[in-house]
Amino acid sequence: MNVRNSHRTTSDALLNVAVVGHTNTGKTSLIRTMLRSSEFGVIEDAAGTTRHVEQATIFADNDPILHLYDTPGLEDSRALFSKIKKLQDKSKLLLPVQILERFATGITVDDPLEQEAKVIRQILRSDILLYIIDVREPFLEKYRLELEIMTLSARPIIPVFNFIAGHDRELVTWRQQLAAFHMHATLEFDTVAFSFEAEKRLYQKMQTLLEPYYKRLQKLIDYREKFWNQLCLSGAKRVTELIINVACYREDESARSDLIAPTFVEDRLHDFVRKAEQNCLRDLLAIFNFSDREVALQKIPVSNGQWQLDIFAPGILKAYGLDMGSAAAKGAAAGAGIDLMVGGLSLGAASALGALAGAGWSTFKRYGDEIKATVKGTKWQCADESTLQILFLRQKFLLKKLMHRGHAAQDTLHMDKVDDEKLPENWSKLISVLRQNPNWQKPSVNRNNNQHFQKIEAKLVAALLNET
Ligand SMILES: Nc1nc2c(ncn2[C@@H]2O[C@H](COP(=O)(O)OP(=O)(O)OP(=O)(O)O)[C@@H](O)[C@H]2O)c(=O)[nH]1
Ligand SMILES: [Mg+2]
Repeated sequence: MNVRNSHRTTSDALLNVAVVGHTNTGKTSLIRTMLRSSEFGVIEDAAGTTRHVEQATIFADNDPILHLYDTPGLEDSRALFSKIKKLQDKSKLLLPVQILERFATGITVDDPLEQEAKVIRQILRSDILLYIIDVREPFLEKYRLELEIMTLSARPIIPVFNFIAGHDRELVTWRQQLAAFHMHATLEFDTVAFSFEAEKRLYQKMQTLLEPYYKRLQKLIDYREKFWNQLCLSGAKRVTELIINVACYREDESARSDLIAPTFVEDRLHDFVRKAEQNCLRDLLAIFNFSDREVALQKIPVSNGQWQLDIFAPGILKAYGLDMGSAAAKGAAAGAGIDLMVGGLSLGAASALGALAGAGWSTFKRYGDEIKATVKGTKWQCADESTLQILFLRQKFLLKKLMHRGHAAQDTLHMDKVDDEKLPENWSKLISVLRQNPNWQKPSVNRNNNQHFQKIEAKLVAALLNET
């Protein structure tokens, strides 16, 4: 017989988390950042922005783990405290939590404390409270009263310090004040300057305070960690794709008709680079779930380089697949080199020598075209090294900013300066190899399975994530 549990145990029930605090401390902001979505609620630099309790759910994969409840800010804490105190004095036999219940049910819709009653009702329906603190404020009496009221609920409370960037001293004072209040499990979580570590610690704090939910929360932590790492990796891969796409791009100057002004080729290159960067920006914003309103992308200064295959460059044979170490390959190089030095190469003669016989026709064809072009003096228009450097550095800067941007951030991100980002090691060499492989410009099975390509890709990704 198929026996199914008809009731849910605590450990598989959803956890209800109320986000509470004084008005304008960043409660809605915290939820946006936790959800990684700017869509939730309304954020404003004004008191009383959130007027009703609003719910959001956090999932591990498709499994809902917890409900977050945004609540209106507490405004008149003193009036709330004295009302509760009066109730306490009247009903000495009631438990503190029963006093709160009595308060919450006894308030009418037109009562000046109705807003506060909504918060208390939600507190009573929740398993744990996140008490959001604007650390820029001193520990005023109103905050002490709020904490006293909340402790009556007998729910675990995690004080969350917001607005911490640049406020270290205030943070120390707040910690001391809360310790005096027997609250030690505090958390720093700046909703605007996001760090995944802070998010993880928030769930870990919940784990220690809510033992029955330990496993469910661990599932959430593991999922969020994996997901976060994947996001960062996808971002770095996308930027790498941009660099490869632009570095491998070339326009054959000789292919242009004399009727077309040289600036036309240049414009095409500029357009190509700018569009490629725009597309990358759009994808990065989508990966991190930001909208394109949040970043202002200044036009990249593209400068135009000319590039010619250097047949004598070390590693060139290898890059062209002639790395079998055979005498044939060596002969080919020597033959091509000598002929080029004496002023011209007859490719017919080179192939007649049979020097490349071992390399196979397809490799020869590939190699032969490059040599032919070199002999004819063909130059390719391409984005020069400084363009590629700027492109790399500002995309690295953007990636870092997006990885540390909370979804509560309201400012526009400008891309005109790039802090002090570093280029990957052997940057010039990497770019040179990419230039020699125009067929790597777009993804293909061949390209993606090429070990040489994979190494370059891995180096760029690691440099973008600062793993080198
Ligand atoms: N610089 C900075 N600003 C923040 C941070 N958190 C919130 N803000 C700003 O603080 C203001 C209030 O944020 P909200 O999230 O609306 O605050 P709230 O607690 O939900 O406010 P009410 O709903 O009115 O109680 C907004 O202008 C936010 O942009 C932070 O960590 N750093
Ligand atoms: Mg709000």
